[in-house]
Amino acid sequence: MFKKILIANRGEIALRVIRTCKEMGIKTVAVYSTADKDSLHVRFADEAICIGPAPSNESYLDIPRIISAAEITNADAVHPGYGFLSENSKFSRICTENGIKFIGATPEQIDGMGNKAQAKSTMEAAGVPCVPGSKGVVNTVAEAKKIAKQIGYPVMIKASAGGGGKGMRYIPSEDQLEELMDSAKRESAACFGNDDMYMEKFIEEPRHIEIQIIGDQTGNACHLSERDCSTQRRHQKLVEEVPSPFMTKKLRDEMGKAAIKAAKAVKYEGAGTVEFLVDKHRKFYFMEMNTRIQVEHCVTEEVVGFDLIREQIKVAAGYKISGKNYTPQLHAIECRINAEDPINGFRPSPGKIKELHTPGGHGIRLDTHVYSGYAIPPNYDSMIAKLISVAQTREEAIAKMKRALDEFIIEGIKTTIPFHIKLMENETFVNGGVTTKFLEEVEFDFSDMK
Ligand code: MV4
Repeated sequence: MFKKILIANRGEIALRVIRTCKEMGIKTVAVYSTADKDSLHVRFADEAICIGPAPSNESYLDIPRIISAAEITNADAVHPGYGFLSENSKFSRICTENGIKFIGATPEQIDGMGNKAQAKSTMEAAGVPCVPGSKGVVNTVAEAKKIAKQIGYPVMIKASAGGGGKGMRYIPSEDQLEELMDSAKRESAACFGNDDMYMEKFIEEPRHIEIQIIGDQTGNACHLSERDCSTQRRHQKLVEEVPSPFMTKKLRDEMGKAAIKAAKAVKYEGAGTVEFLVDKHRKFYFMEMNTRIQVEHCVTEEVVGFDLIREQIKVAAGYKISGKNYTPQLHAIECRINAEDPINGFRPSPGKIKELHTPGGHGIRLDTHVYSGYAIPPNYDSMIAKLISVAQTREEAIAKMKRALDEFIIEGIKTTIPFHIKLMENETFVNGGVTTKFLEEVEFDFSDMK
């Protein structure tokens, strides 16, 4: 087992990893930017090294500084968390070359999944269901028109280097294809330095359902059931839950099997997520594979009863997994509490937390790095807490979440708490009818809230 792990991250996930390391008797090293000198991850780690100023490029994304911090402190492994360098193949490679275990995917897996057209071809070859579309990259308008005609409009054109909606366009008919494809290519070139495109049939009002997987160094893999992440706004997840209200035993079994095929096809080692689009007929299609621990891993932990960070560390150290799959025993919901004003278009609201009262009680888990008096820096993402409710049924989990949201007091900044209170009372949400289109159309009335 590792003796010392450096956590190449900040915020709640840095704290989350430190907690598990402590329980496992592993020493921890925090790295931080000057903007984070008063953060809890700095205080709770055994050692802490300042790696630069507030901008991520000069701190949390600066590979030489992080490798130096690991060498100075003699860390034998690095946990990258999510975001930042967690899916950076160069970082994974440099860690390995320096004799530091990267707790995450290999450079080949990261690059193979980062290239979405290639990832889709790999999955298709492995027998994972994919959305009908181009075989790999489609680069000319003429070729795109030919494929679109074959599969039928509407279609989607997506950036191969993209993800999370960047460089993606909905194409309703042939007369708009050229213009939309050009703008998608320009956006993709500007964002990713690559304008390769692939095409898919458009799936109407899909649900976003993902499967958590874990693989070990012997090539064995298992799944830990699904997470429904359909409650998204502009490709930002706001709520995740398990079981999915749309799930059936048969669908879970089929999606779980497909996810394991996906993992085995790339000899996946560690914790990963296979994202699917699910249409109204419960047909599912591979969308992307994430080669990291995700923000929403906590809901899975709560329903299957184990610590995913611990499992990640164990497989990285060479331990084998049992190979059995998991079905949810409980219902868990996570609300992402962001420092944003939901009444004003989710505008960021950094600043000092003047007053804080956190919810607790039966079936409530709160993962956060904030405390009373903490100033949220404007430099990083706006998520400040994850509130998770766990209960026997979905109905009870919603009731618990409402109760906990009501208890949650954060003064000095605006947060997404009022949004979540409205959502927990929304008929479509309560009925389990949320698709990825829901938040684009619904308008909440906040006039009765203070
Ligand atoms: C789609 C789709 C419909 N049909 N692909 C959005 C982000 C990117 N990862 C894939 N996305 C979508 N791909 C086909 N063929 C609809 C979406 C989509 C979506 C997917 C998941 C979660 C939220 C979404 C919001 C809008 C569109």
